[in-house]
Amino acid sequence: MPMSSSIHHLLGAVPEPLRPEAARRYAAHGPALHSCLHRLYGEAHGFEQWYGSLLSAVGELHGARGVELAALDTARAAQPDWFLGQQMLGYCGYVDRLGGDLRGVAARIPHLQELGVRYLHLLPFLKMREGENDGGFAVASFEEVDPRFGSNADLEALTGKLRSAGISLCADFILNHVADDHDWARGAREGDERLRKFFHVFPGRSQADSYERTLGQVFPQAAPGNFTHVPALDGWAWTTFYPYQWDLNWSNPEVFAAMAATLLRLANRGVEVFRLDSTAFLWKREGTNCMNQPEAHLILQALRALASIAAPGVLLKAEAIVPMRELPAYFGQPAQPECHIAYHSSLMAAAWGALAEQDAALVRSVVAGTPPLPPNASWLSYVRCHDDIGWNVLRAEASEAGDPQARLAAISRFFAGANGSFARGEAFQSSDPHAAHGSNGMAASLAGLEVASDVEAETLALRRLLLLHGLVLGFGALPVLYMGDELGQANDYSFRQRPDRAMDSRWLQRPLLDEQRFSERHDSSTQAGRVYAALRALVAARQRIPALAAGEPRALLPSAPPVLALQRGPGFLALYNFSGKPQPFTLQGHWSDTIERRTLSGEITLAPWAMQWLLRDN
Ligand code: OTU
Repeated sequence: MPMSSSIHHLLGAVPEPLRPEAARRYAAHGPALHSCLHRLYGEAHGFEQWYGSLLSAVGELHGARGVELAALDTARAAQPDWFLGQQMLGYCGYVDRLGGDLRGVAARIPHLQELGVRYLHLLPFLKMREGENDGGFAVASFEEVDPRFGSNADLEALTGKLRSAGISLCADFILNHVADDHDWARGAREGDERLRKFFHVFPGRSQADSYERTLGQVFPQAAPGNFTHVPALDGWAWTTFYPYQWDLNWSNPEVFAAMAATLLRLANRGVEVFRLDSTAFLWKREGTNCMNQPEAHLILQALRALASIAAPGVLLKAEAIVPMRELPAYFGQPAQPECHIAYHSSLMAAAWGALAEQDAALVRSVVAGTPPLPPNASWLSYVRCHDDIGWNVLRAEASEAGDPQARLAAISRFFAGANGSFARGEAFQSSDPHAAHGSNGMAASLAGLEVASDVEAETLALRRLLLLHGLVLGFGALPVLYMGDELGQANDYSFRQRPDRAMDSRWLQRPLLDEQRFSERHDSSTQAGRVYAALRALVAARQRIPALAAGEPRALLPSAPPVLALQRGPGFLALYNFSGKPQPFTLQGHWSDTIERRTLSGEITLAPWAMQWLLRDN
């Protein structure tokens, strides 16, 4: 369909005053949108008609955007690098664990402001499956907030309050699957042929088996296999994650249209950043691991083009937990951009690996393998999140010295507390001691704070916590703090008493915000107070250092094996000692320590597990 005819569908649905702007945006992003969708669905019967009705829906959603959000769209279009500065800081938590419900989250805004937070990722809060729901990652309805957390009106009120406080709300957009009690799944079970096609359902086991030969497993213990027999479907449903999370069939254009409208409706409720959950899994191809397929990228590029047309203020964030070589593709190409932000899970895992190995080799090779960012894009760096630390993204880096499986398995055992380790965590989903899958635990527990019984041990654990946070804050990314880490909160073992959670040790790192520690945060005679003060000093220093913005180039300097020496731009140097022994480092020229505010030059000694941020003196 020529541009001129498809644009009528869009403009026809947009109120008159918005038409010139809609036409401009379509001229800029329509060609990419059409091209991606044509490559995905061009063979389908009635493609152009389908495309026209998609554009009508998009036009209506553009029209419904609201004055404040439209102003945000304009401001961000004028400054597309708004999220790349060194002032940008994220925070991530569960609604119930942070504030009870959405109103309680609003009451935490002063805490977020005190920390310097400008982006809040609230873990899933839409209506979730009854019973087990993978922490909300099994969505029963995208159209309503989970009643336990409040209403859609509460969500809109919260996004407004956050916006006034200069904080963008990030929400999960769980687009790979829905819960088995979502209307689409119910309808399919009740025999609706149209809805059955929203999913991948195989009548017999043989097709499932032939895919299964090359598929990996996300939860090999708690949810082995990738298919679930559903008697009401008289077939096998594709379920990459838990059996109650049914993978959507994105090769069906109806799924694309339904999900695209869902995304734009949430954007109109004030969600500013979408964490695109499990993006790597969207497209299935027999004979592959069904991850990172070219069509998955086309889907994301099409969603980006749609957002650029109807809600250009929003950001898309790829949650693709994949090896480094697969990750840059999630930013797309200049003519066909994809996500604005991508989780750097290799950096996160390598930092923990280096801590266990007392050698910075893994981080150095991840840094060396991290390509420069395209314009107006950023990595997302983090110390911990609600998921396990997945070791397998590091296979390539770990193979540079020794057997990668053995190396990663040793790291995993270390975090499970083996051989007198300071760490208190658990291996995730892996019963084979010779293989590594993931590790769970709160940062403080993994770094040794949970077992620290004297001042000396606590000092060292605190340094390790800061070392990792320093790396994440200084790397050149949007750093996201994980709720509770700012207070040094330890593991929560209570999940073991809950039959619906006991099989999933990721609950170790999902505690309630500890009110006691929270009330002690300004008291340096308490452990929480010491963690909080040290972390805030790092955040404050970062805000003053433009070289720590996301796009500033980085270079590795030669150092002793346990040390990571990371230069940012010409005038900033970060030193991180990943070992329990003092380490030497030779400085070229004169430098000032930004935290301790002293001048340094020549041969210096890094204390065990210490980090230093240095600015070159003029
Ligand atoms: C994501 O994560 C979520 O972060 C998890 O909390 C969910 O359980 C999962 O999706 C299903 O919605 O594959 O590409 O190894 O890292 O499950 C991302 C555990 C994922 C997570 C993995 C995951």
